[in-house]
Amino acid sequence: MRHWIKPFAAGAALSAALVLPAAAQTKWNLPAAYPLDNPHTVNLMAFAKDVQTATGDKLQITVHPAASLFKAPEIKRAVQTGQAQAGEVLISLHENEDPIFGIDVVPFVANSYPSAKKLWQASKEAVTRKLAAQGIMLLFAVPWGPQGIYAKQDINTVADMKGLKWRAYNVGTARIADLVGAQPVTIQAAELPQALATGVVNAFMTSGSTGYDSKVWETMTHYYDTQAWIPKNLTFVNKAAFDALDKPTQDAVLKAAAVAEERGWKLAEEKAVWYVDQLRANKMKVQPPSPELKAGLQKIGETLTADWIKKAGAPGQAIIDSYSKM
Ligand code: PCA
Repeated sequence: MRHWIKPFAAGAALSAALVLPAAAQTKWNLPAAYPLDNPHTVNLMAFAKDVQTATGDKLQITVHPAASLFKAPEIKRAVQTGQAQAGEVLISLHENEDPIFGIDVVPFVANSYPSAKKLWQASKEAVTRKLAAQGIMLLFAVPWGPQGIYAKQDINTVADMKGLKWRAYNVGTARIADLVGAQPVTIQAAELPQALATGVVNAFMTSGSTGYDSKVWETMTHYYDTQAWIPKNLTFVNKAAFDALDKPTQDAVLKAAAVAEERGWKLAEEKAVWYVDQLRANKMKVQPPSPELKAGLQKIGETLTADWIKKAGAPGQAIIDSYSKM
């Protein structure tokens, strides 16, 4: 009897002790789609830690990297429906819902960090409003590295891209394939290493960091540093989950989000050069695009800009206009 009572009593005391703090604690899941050491994930982890510290453990955010909880294209819907309280998403994945989500992937509209920041300033309100209408509250936006071309062969002109098996990650990158006569295959970053290993694709555009994350040098030989656009990831929260927090906790989340946005832009810019250096260090031929390739891509950029403005209508044109004046 004694043997039985003792552990039971100890167990009861233990669970009573655990119940109190647990009742006052909120736990959020934050699905994300990129690897643990990718700058976006590093920044999300720091954000989660900042929130936990600022709230004295009252709000605990668990970041789920590498598409481990939801696949990249599913994260936004998961947050919208409350299956996850928060999430991080490459916003251009959702350009089909609204052209505003694709403004940062129109080639050559903003291809440096200062211009990408201005484009974000010009488009933030419209993006925020669209998300709010979907029950999602925007927390912060962080850019990727500028996008370049990976290949296993020389690409001297856009004509050299004809017939390539082209990995796309959103509508815009698939459309580029159409325009150059390549065959688009949509593959998210989490599945890119396997697609490369099995030869499903032999060319694509992305950042130095996604190339690095995919150990791209194991299959690709060339990188053309075209700096064609700078896409962004947005981190957001289900509005009802945010509204359920008390005011001091809400303030802590917003403050940590502002810090994360600033840290994220800084980290992205600092690491962009480092990543391209890693491609070089792994024996890839890293080079600027030839004038002919550049001119060809610029022409594609013009077509895609015109397409985008047509889709986005007057509100889209107004954003482009205010961005041009910045
Ligand atoms: N990496 C992600 C999106 C943009 C980027 O640089 C990808 O390739 O899927």
